[in-house]
Amino acid sequence: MDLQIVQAAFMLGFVAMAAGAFYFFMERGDLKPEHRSVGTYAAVIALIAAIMYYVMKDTVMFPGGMITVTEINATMPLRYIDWLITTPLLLVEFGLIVSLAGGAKAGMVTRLVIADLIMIVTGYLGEIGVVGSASNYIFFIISTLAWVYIIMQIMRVNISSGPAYAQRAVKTMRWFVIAGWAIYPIGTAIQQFMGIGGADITQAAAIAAVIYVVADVLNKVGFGMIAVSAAKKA
Ligand code: RET
Repeated sequence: MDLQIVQAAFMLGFVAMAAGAFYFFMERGDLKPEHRSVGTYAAVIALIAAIMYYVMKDTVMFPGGMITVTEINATMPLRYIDWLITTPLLLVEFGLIVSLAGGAKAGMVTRLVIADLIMIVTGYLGEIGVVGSASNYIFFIISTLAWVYIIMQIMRVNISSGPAYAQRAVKTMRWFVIAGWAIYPIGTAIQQFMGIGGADITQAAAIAAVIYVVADVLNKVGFGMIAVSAAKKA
């Protein structure tokens, strides 16, 4: 794969997130005042990602357009800065739609956010170590357990008392957190194993970078569209 595709993917990430942020900002005005924060969260999340992708596309742009694994890996901390801020916000956004569905549970969002921060911080620690080292495995496992805890918590909320459109939105958003979020640990695992197996890590890093862009657009803009459309019906 031509490594230039990574830069193209980051540009795509930038425009998709910028368009998403603008769209959510406009939609916000169509919501009842008490539901506007759904649009605000969705817009802020997309805006943060747009800024990070703008930086990332320049991080991989070297004189002459040369991209190597060094430049691709240099975007890894930027990705984690984005996730550190946006993933807790996505869970707060989820909590707002759970409330619409009548399933508000005391302390749920706080527990989700704490587990999420553990997931991201340990995930980062597991990526900066030596590929294949014991600490990388341990942090990867802790991070995965935190994600499993998040899934258990979001499956547990009882939304049977809310309107059908809100229940549907919560169910769809749960699938984002289960299937959409699964793309990240799978990508990380594949990259680590390819590294251990002595495969072409440059290609692995490039493929993972492109996959993360697609996953990010889905999990931020797609997720936000479900939330905002539910808030519109309220
Ligand atoms: C890591 C490390 C390995 C274990 C796990 C991970 C999970 C990452 C997730 C990221 C979600 C990102 C989102 C971004 C925004 O759209 C950190 C890769 C479980 C779930 C939703």
